[in-house]
Amino acid sequence: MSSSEPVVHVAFLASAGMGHLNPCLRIATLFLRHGCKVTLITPKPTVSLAESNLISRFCSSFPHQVTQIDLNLVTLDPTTANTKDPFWVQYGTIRRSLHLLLPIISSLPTPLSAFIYDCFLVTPLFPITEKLSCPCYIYFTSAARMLSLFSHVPVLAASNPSSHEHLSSFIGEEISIPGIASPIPRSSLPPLLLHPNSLFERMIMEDSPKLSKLNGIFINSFEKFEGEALAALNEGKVAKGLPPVYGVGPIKAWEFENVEESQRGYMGPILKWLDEKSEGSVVYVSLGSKTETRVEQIKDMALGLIESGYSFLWVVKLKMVDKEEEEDLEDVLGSELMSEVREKGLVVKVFVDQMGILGHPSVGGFVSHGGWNSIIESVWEGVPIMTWPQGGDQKITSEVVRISGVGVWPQEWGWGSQDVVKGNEIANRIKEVMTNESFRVKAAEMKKAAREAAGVGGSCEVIVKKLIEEWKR
Ligand code: BUP
Repeated sequence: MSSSEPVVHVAFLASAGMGHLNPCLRIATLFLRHGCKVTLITPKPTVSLAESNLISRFCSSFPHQVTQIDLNLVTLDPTTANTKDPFWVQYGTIRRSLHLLLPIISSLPTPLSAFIYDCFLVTPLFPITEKLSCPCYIYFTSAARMLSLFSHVPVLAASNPSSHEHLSSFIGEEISIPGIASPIPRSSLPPLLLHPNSLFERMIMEDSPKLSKLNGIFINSFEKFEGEALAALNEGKVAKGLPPVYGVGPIKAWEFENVEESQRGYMGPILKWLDEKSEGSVVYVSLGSKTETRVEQIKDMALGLIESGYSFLWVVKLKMVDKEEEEDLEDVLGSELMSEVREKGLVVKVFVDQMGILGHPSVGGFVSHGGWNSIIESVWEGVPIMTWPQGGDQKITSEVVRISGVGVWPQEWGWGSQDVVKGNEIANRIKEVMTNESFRVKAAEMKKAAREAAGVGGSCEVIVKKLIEEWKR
């Protein structure tokens, strides 16, 4: 950018959890790479260490272009939160702290060209965004298929006005959304949406009718992967009056995310272990940054991994929040099973550089909870996926994996947070994801398309440049 050009200043407001922070910082980096100045507003304190570490690395990577400002959260009585899940408590707390934002934005030294915030904050931000003179956008942290559901809720509610207060009362056994080929079964909905008055249910009921007031929605998806849903959203089939949905995906990981430098202590040995394995021979297992694997399931998981016959790299989380991880896997598995696990696998209990692992040539398959970022990251690296939804939107995102052909979702397993799957079933599905040629071919095709979309002149660059030009006017 030449010095005579106007400064394009974009503010980002993040919410909680790595699944929300990662796309926020990745989109922010897209704009930084195109010369924008960024103000990053982050809720304080964060729930996990992983989040605070990443924010620090991001800020120190762009010392001249990024200003970071804390949104000091109001203290709430946790019993009012209606949930014990620390991430949901945090979403509720952030939503109730947003009145603190206007003074922050009003005191910024450079006027804002655009404000981009997390999709979980729509309604409580409205009184503030209405006062801003710049365009406002959200970044949506799931699939276009999930956004279709989110945006279609007001249509569903309107079609059954007598019972429109609670989602569970106006949806039937499946939801057919215009333009979306396979309907969404009720059993695939995030369980919290079916709990009247859960924060997620309240949020979707309040926020979905307001999407039309936004200037646009960023989403980490792309034409070749979710073309049908993106088109249906943008052509007004899913809901009338939606703003443009910008498929800026796959938003690649950037250098600042590479935790190897700062945490060489454990990434070094992991990469060395992977280096010793043959190409495509290792299954990488991680059920996400927010999922604790229940003690009832963990033995069968170990048995399944051993029985599969493949080497495995297993990121184990016994607690939902990384700060609370204390217990040793050996305490849960016992020393005999633990020594069998050690023969075939490498077990880690730390936050790893997932992109570094997925990009390693030895990794031939990914057993994932189906978090949207994890799916997109696997697609980026062309690694076939077996999803095992644990909760949230993960059955809906798993359906995207199934439809696209890049992997498998054993639907009969139910929710990982509720049901227990036997070791031999796990072993069979791992063998399937590691050997199915069609997954491998599809994953390779999707990797190529992903890199085209994110490359020079690709869809992502076209969208970002166009928006920057609009904001300069
Ligand atoms: Br665990 C883990 N390292 O060890 P998702 C996760 N990640 O880099 P989420 C690591 O966190 P929900 C680790 O690469 C991804 O970008 C991972 O996001 C990274 O799932 C992010 O996959 C996790 O969207 O839950 O946050 O567990 O599905 O609710 O978003």
